[in-house]
Amino acid sequence: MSADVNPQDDAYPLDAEQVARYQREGYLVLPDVVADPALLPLERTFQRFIEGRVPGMGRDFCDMSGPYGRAFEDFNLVNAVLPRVYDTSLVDNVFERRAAAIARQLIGHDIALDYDQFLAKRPKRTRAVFAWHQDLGYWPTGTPDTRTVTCSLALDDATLENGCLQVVPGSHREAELRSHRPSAWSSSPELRAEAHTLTVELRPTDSIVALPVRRGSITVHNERIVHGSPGNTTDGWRRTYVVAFRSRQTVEYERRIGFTHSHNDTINWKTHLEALDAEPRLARV
Ligand SMILES: O=C(O)CCC(=O)C(=O)O
Repeated sequence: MSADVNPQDDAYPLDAEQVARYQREGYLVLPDVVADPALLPLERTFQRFIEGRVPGMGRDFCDMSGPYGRAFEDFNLVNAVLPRVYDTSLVDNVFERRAAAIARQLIGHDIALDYDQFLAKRPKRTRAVFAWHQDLGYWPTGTPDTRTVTCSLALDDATLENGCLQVVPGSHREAELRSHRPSAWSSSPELRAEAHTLTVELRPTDSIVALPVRRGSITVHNERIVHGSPGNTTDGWRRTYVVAFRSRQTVEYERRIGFTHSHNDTINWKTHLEALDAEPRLARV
């Protein structure tokens, strides 16, 4: 599903200080990346997915805060992965183009869109927690070039109260990726057959920074930064549209080994999950 990025005039110039901060801290907050009314058609498409109105997604439509197989009403953190695969009208939309322009300034010009994702925290769901993780922990090990820019567009103002993204600044510069484990609800030998979510331990020295953003603004994060988000205690939704860019070679390499980011895939590549590292085995992602 890799898509070449269309280098059009959707510029969002970053200054040298922002680029340096991304390298140093592993994240950025950028205001007004997609303003209304351009957000409205994206939001309509988002709603079709998040309300469960797109058929045939299998496990690409799930709850990121719990096991597969939950009734839809019980989803806390509604997750639609690869929406542009299921609805190609999303391909090359204004957010993709502007996020690509940002990504080129951060990791270079030869990039492709790797995956997209819609996330929505239901109101008053304190369990709508996105467990602490590093994105690379979810992806195949052995990929030579891991450079990634992940841009998350707020469709609602994101606040501490509705569960905005939180990061551990600088954690992307640690020499080793932290150990990722399946979350508590997935303790059977089947591991990720039951749930997609992995998690890392926070360390006493970790300082956590919350990233509140206004509707239309984005957060940008590095593939190795430790991040997660708490539950939603408010009466409103927290909705986020994620797109991630990697080098074209990396996207092509990972597709060749069968990794597409779909939860419907069967894992037959080496993962970072310690228990699977010794011998890749068949299980759903
Ligand atoms: O926005 C969130 O709550 C978490 C999203 C996330 O972990 C990611 O996009 O990698």
